[in-house]
Amino acid sequence: MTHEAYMAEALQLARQGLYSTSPNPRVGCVIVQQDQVVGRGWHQQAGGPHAEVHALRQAGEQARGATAYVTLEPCSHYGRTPPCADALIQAGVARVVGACRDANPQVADQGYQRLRDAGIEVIEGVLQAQAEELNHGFLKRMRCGLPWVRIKMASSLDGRTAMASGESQWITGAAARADVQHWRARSCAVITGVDSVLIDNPSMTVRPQDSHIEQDEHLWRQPLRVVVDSQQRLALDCKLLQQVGKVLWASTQPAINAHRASELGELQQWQAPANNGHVDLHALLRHLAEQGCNEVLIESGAQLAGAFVQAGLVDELVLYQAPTLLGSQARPLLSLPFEQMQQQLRWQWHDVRQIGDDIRFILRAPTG
Ligand code: AOF
Ligand code: ZN
Repeated sequence: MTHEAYMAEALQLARQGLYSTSPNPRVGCVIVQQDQVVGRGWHQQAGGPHAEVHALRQAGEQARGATAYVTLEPCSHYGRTPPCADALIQAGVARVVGACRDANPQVADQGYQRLRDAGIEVIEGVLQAQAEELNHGFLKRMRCGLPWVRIKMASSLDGRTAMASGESQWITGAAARADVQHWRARSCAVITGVDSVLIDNPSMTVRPQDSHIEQDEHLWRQPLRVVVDSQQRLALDCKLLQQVGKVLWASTQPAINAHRASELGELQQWQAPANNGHVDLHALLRHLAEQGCNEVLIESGAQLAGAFVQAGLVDELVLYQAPTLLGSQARPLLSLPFEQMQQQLRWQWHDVRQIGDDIRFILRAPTG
């Protein structure tokens, strides 16, 4: 088997951590001795052993002289766990094949260097693009102090998301709505605007039973739900606050007093810097990155989603389009007050497929 084939297996293992490793990256490791896989591991949860440690435990003595395939540069620092580079050295591994570098400044390059210094052969960059894709949130947070930002939208064929009254159930079908649950589940935070909460009264939680997400129960974690509410109009009896899981209430106003706050359970309040009277969205994203958010999902109305896009803060659009016409009175996808052709924002196709009766488009932000 080739390096690519073993690395593909390590990536497949890493993907098992899609919904559970944050704030850590998703990482997989395969240990190969004389063309036999003798150890497999993946990182499950922050605080738990890294992928390499699981794989080395399984390989035992057979790790001596073996090749380790790792989807991320092995760590070289003492975090919640000791350095994987040291564990690989101690196990007597002869060669390490890596997919992508760790952008964590505590690790960057030092993991590979440590291995080379110990006389281990290191081959880098095998299936690098796939490995970076799996951790684009973690890598962006490490490089820029911002999470990967994805907007999910559902529209009609004519680009409408709701009737003028706000009525929107349902435009897309059950399969597309179940697919949305996957994006929520892999996100560290789901952001919405207060208007969506007041109109739709959503719970914004992940419902694994609705979405066929396979995940060990002990690894389940709900994303942080974030409400952008500059003027504190949130109704405290909304469904969002009745569900288990944390809610962050971002407003430009001072936190409400402790007496009322005590009614609010897991609600955290955050007073955001203001930008023209609104929550500064860049500051909000920085704040979320500081809390360890790698990927965030925006599920909001046209105003807030448009503001994120206009501020150049969005990396990816996930758009479900249903084969139905809602007419010109209905609400548009994004509120973008453009007047000239030169203002247009042209995105790049990333993936297009049919989900049930709807089409799902994934687009990436224009680069440069
Ligand atoms: C690896 N293998 O499986 C993971 C790595 O706090 P800790 O000890 O869990 O360390 C977290 C950091 O370690 C994380 O920010 C990233 O740089 C690296 N994650 N490294 O070699 C793994 N999960
Ligand atoms: Zn490690």
